[in-house]
This record gives sequence, C-alpha cells and structure tokens, in this order.
Amino acid sequence: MKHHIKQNLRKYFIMGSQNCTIDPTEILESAAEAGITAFQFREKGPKSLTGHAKLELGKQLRDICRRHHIPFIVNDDIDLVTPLDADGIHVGQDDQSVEELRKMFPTKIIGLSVSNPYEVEKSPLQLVDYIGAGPIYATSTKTDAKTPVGAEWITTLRKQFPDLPIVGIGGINTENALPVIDAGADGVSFISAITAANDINLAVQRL
Ligand code: TZP
Ligand code: MG
Repeated sequence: MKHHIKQNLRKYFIMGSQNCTIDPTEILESAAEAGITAFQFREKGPKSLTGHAKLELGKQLRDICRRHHIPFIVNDDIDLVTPLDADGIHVGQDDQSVEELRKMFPTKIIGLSVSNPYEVEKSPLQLVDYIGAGPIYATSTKTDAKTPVGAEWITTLRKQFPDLPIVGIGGINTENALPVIDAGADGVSFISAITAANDINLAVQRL
C-alpha cells in the first residue's frame, strides 16, 4: 500500500482527448496549477487517439504531471504503463485481472472500479491501492455507466472498509462533491467538471 495515496485521491482528474474541446495539455496544465492531486489518462471511446498518437499525448500529459508532482495513472492500457513510466494503472471489472496486474507491476499504484456490492465482494481488494466507487450520480460522459449508487453507498463502503482508500466517481461536480466527501470518501474523481468548466481554476477550488 502506498502511504500517501489517500491524499492523492482528494481531487482526482480523469481525461482523454475525446473529452476535450481545446488542447488537452492546456486543460491539464490549468487543472494541475489549480491543485488537482492525481491524474488519470483515459484515452478511450469514440474519437479517442490510438497507437503512436495516444502514446505521444500520454507522454505530454505525463510530463505535466511530473512537473507538478501529481501521480500519473493510465486507464486500462497495460501496454502504456512502462513506455509512459506511469505511476499506476486503473482498471474496471472487465479488464486485466488485479492478480495479474499486481504480478506485472508489484510497486505501481493499482486502482479498481466497483459499481455494486457484488463487484466489491468478488474483488481482491487486498491487492489494490484504492477503489473508484460509482457512478455516484448520473453521468453522460460514460455511455455504458452502470446505475448511480448515490453518496449513501460511500457511507456503506466506509463502514465496511474503514481504512481502504476510496474515491467517488460519476457525475461529480462543484455543486455535489461535498456529500461524497462527507460520506467518507477520500476524494472525488471527475471528467466533465473540469473539461466543460468555464473557469478551471475555480472549478478545482470548489471540488
Ligand atoms: N466511470 C464511471 S462514471 C465515469 C467513469 C469513467 C465518467 C465520469 O465522468 P463525469 O463527467 O465526471 O461524470
Ligand atoms: Mg476499463
């Protein structure tokens, strides 16, 4: 377990070029200056980059994270972890198994998405550094997102796992982040709260 991961989860920005209407490097630079505490490179879905272009964007985003001392975590794509020298990898229930990942990357941060009690029960939580729980609220960013669980589920998870690093995800914005923290999450993760913000600095402050 990484010792300071809980602090790093407080304002966890997730993004890929498909989420951005302006240059993704500009968005990440602004978010990093404003105080995000972790970043996940999630280049996937319609209009996302692949191959060389994905790798090159990843390098640029990683360099921004390095300069700001923010952990750089790759979503899903295990083949990018080493080339990008990522600090960690985040996977969902249908991706490479956590057992395999832990063997491949003994010292990297490993994050796992969980959307319901069944997924929690079947997951090897002792092998992960944190869980992403959600969607908390309805979201239109992920078209195949599961049923919203509400901040109440964070309360349940926190009771069940007093020490587990937990970050809420899904539909979280400046107006509704607080109940997630109050329910016991170590932090909130978000895409559109930043990529669609008029004022990124203000949005990060309020999250
Ligand atoms: N996983 C569950 S919901 C979601 C992901 C990646 C999308 C989050 O995007 P937004 O814009 O913060 O709702
Ligand atoms: Mg996945």
